[in-house]
Order: sequence, then C-alpha cells, then structure tokens
Amino acid sequence: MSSPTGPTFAGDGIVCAITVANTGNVSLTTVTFSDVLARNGGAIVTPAPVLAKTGGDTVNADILDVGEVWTYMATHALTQDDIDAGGFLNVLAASAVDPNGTEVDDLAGTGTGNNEDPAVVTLVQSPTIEAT
Ligand SMILES: [Ca+2]
Ligand SMILES: [Ca+2]
Repeated sequence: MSSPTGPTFAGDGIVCAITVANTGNVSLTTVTFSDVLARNGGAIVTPAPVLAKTGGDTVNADILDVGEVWTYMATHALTQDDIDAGGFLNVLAASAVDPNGTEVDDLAGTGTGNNEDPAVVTLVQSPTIEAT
C-alpha cells in the first residue's frame, strides 16, 4: 500500500497491491493473508482490507505452483478517522501450506531484501478554514 499524493477525503479509495511468489521447490496450497491496517496512534481499521486475487495462477487453479507469482489487490475506502490519524502502518502477512501440511509464511512490506518492514502510509492533512 502506497501513500496517496496530495490530500485525500473520506470515501477516497487507496489501493493495496501485493504479490506472493512460490520461491521454493514444492507446490503450496491454502494461500491466505492477514492484512492489518493500524492507524497512527494504534487503532486497528475494521473491517480489514480483503485482498482479491487478480492474476498469476496460470496452471493448477488454487495451487501456488513452483515459480508462480500471484497478484492481489485490495481497496480501502478512507474514513474521516483514517485521515484525522494522518496515516497507517500496513502489516501484511502471507501464508501457505506445504505438501506435509506445514505452514510457511512471509511478511510483505517496504525496504530492500525480503521487504519485511511494514508499509508506512501517510495521508496528507490539509487543515484550512475560510471565512467569507
Ligand atoms: Ca497454480
Ligand atoms: Ca517478504
């Protein structure tokens, strides 16, 4: 999830796009996500964004085959509380199950390497008043 440029208003959508790749050597099933948006100050946004699969599952539907990269997208409609808080920390974890029933997981985020740092989303605040 990236920060919008410029001020936003309640009802504006911000998009979260992520990918999950099978970088190992076995097929994985039961791909699930935990996407937690925490407003600055700590309040958790409910309901959590729901990620929808948008592509990448080219063979063996619903199995994350070796080398596949699935893409997901979620849209969060900003609330006034979101904008008043000035932004979020987005903690997004993906998990899947290997052929032995063992769960494997990873965090998505910003930064280099495996990008494990939660994404910081800044919402520009524009306090203005006009008297006429
Ligand atoms: Ca597949
Ligand atoms: Ca990662």
